[in-house]
Amino acid sequence: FLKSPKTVSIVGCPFSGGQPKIGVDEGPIHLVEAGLVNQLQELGWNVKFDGHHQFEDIKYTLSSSSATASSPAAGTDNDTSTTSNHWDPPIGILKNPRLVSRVCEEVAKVVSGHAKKGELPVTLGGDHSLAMGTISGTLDAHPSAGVIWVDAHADINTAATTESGNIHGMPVSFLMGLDGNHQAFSDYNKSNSPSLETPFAWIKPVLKPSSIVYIGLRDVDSGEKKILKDNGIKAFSMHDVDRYGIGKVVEMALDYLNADNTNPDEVRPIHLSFDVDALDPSVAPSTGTPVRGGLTFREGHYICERIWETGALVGLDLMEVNPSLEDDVSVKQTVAVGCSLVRAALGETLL
Ligand code: EXY
Ligand code: MN
Ligand code: MN
Ligand code: MN
Repeated sequence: FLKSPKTVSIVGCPFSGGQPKIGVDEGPIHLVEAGLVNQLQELGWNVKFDGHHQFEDIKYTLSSSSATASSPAAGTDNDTSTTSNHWDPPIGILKNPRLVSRVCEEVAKVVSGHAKKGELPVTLGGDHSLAMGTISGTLDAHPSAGVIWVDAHADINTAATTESGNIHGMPVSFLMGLDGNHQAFSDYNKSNSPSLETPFAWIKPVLKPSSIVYIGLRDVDSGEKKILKDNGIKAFSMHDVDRYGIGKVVEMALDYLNADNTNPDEVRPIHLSFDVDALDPSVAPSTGTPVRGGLTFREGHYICERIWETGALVGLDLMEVNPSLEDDVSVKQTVAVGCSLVRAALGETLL
């Protein structure tokens, strides 16, 4: 399918509603300002980029379709994404559920549209809740695709297990249609005021537990550990990276996904969802939830290079770059590493 892909479409997603820190919505803007488009053109790609997506109209539609739209938004602190709006009150403790849902629904359509034209969508976040959109989009266009999720975190909490209510810690559970969400949302539906929509109803549970592999985990909540175990989900933690080395870990991840391929005659298409916090904070400091003991610069790049080498990459996410965190030097470094990971996944480093 993508033996010699020619066109990459950059899907810039300035969105922060899946977590409470302002600034992560500036990630895609900084990545593009750092020259990513040119850099990819220099690698020989035809790059489609017609500006970052504007999710403002989604906010507008949501707020004006709400029956109480004329009352002012609750809360006045400047932490915009934790401020609960009258048109998007929490469900349980889940914050901004309707906004996150609508944004991801749009991203899913955009990613699927590009992928169906034979382009390689590269989505720049923004927070990792966006992966509900990107992976739904990829699986719509390439139903047999497997996912490699590179992250310090498993992002698989359900409405029943999340302790933070931040949806960027939950996208995988929605993609899998896990039980903990069904229960919470059917309870919600029973008490729902009819003027407010039920979020996430559009998501199809397209991701099988056997179709994802994690690399880089080191901060997994106890509820998430149980979910991983109960569903037999394959995960290579930092402990495994230390034990086997990154080369072996990536081979095991690829072998695992290919062994489960529904079409044994093809190399299985791969969606790579890369959270920059998988890297050690000394390598990528400007991110919202840094965790010590992460991947080195080379380990992160190796993952991208090896996946590129398979010829099977059909979708790429680079998430959680937050240019408002840490000092200027750290921001520059994190943005540069982000661009460099994307280039590595698109064929730069291989001779
Ligand atoms: N597990 C924690 C939570 O659910 O809030 C932390 C999640 C951080 C998620 C970052 C994006 O990878
Ligand atoms: Mn800025
Ligand atoms: Mn993540
Ligand atoms: Mn993370």
